[in-house]
Amino acid sequence: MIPDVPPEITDATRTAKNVTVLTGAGMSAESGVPTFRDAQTGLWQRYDAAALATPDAWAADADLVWAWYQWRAELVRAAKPNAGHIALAGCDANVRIITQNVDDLHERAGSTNVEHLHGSLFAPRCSECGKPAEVDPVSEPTERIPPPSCTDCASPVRPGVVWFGESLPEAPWLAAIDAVESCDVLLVVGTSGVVYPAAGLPSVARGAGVNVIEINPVATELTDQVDFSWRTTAALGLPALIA
Ligand code: BV8
Repeated sequence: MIPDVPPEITDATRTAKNVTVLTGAGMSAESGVPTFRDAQTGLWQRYDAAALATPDAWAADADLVWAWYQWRAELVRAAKPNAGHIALAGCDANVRIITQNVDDLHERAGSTNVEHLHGSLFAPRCSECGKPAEVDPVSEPTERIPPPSCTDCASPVRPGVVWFGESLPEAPWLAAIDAVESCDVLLVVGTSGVVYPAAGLPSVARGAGVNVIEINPVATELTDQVDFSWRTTAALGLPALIA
């Protein structure tokens, strides 16, 4: 069922030539990838994602943290881009995507202008020398898997993501600031708006006079900071908006 696009949104986007889209975990929910704050499933039910996504968790139990990321990578490999990812890829020339997500679903849908603020499940690197590592998929992730060793310095390979307490990579962050300040409209899709500095981007856009539209089935921390909040989902709202 394709939702009617609210007139406030069609007015704001009709003449937009240059659109920036800030996406969060809700963007991938309709691909079957659990959102960051959803209850985790199976093996991981008793773990809090935000507690595992930290340097302290890695220092305390690298085998557990490494296994969690292999489990998530397997989930994403088995997932497919949804209609929302595909709609954004269909207008790739006019769209810059700033994602908090560590999955590769935007790229697999065909989007080419994608900045990852929080890294990627598919970019493991040496925890010491930073050398990118080739890691084979784990078909049956268990609760603990020893991380592989760097082929250069033999230190443990770590997930290529930004943990809580770690700084964001500079180039994606600077690109994100430029993208939200210099667009005609910013779409904020599928984020609860609780993780900074990413959650500060909508107010940076507003400060630059950019129209900010939220797409989320529920109200969030950002809802009172946007021009219009559309209660729909990524896979329903984006195709309707871009059609
Ligand atoms: C930083 C990668 C500077 C890992 C992630 C103390 C010390 C240090 C820092 C802090 C501190 N206290 C606070 C901070 C700042 C901290 C922070 O913001 N904490 C929060 C929790 C308060 N930030 C940081 O640490 C950042 N770095 O500040 O560096 C610094 C450095 C040192 C010292 C001081 C400062 C780094 C943050 C990056 C963390 N890494 N991911 C991994 O994935 O394992 S964040 C993680 O949360 C994911 O990337 C996720 O994308 C992101 C945000 O969550 P959401 O995407 O919003 O997902 P969520 O589940 O919350 O919401 C989903 C939404 O989708 C919901 O609204 C739902 O309604 C909606 N939805 C559901 N279905 C659909 C849908 N929408 C549309 N369609 C649907 N179908």
